[in-house]
Amino acid sequence: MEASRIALPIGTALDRFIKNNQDQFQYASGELSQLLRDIALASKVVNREINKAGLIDIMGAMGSQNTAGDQQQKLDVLANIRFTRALTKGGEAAALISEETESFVDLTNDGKYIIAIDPLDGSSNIDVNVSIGTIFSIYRRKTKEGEPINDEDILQMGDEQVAAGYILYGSSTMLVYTTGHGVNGFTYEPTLGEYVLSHPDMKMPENGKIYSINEGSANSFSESVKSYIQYCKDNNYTARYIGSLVADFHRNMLKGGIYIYPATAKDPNGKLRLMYECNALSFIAEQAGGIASDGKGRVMEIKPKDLHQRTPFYVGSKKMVERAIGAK
Ligand code: AHM
Ligand code: MG
Repeated sequence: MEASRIALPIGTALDRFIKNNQDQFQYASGELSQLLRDIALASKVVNREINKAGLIDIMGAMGSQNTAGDQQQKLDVLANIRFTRALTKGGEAAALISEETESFVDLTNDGKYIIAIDPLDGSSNIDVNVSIGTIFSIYRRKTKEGEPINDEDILQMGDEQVAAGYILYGSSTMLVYTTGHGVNGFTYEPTLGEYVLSHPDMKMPENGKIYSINEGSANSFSESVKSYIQYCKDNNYTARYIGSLVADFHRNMLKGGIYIYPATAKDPNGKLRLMYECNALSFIAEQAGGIASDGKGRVMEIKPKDLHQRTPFYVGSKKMVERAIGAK
């Protein structure tokens, strides 16, 4: 963060923090602030639903009805609705790219921003009460107001993100975001209904000893991934894999570690999605001093051809990622 800026103390509310840092943003700062507020608000609603997921029937299949005759929603679909609604009402986003919808959603409000979102990542962990997350990227729209949204707006590179973040619904709920001036983390205080600054200017340790990979698919990993895993074992590293990308990423960012989802026989381009999973976490990793690669180059330099495109993903502490991709 710039030296001239007054560092706000731990406990500062998200809203105040956003206002204090508005001038760091090169475009109309009030609009981005509003967007972040909309996302934060929707995340509080989603957090509320997640916390009662075991009590009400929102884990069941789509199409069933509850006693009130309402349609039952799967939590990931419900989360998609919450974020879409908040962003539509907020008015700053022109279109939404989501894991839950086949093509982009035109929010028909002529906003200046495009949002890519995974409303609920790690959703297989919902039913077993394990941490899950939301991941989002914010881009400037390229077409002018009044023009129809087109591929130029939608298929932007990670390097074109103006902000990105995630919400981790874990033992506490956290919102972590960057606008390209470092990374800051906020913990949700449920009795106040506020996110408060708890992790200012987050930095990823340059090196670490935690590796996160689904080793069940090891037979189909490339020789270089296999040999990196062997290196981790030879050096008594710790294996930790939650199966929720946000949670694995967050732990590795705080403690030092690497997350890998490589190409496998089942998923030759990896499993994770470039536009609403990998780009946001790559931006945050780089802003915190880490690295994100597809095994060949920077993830954020990949020019997307499809909004649901997948990519192999190596992200985490700089030295670990460099070794894993054979760069050093
Ligand atoms: P999802 O978007 O369907 O939830 O899938 C993404 C998740 C990541 O959160 C997680 O790291 C990965 O899939 C786990 O996949 P696997 O079970 O193949 O290891
Ligand atoms: Mg996902």
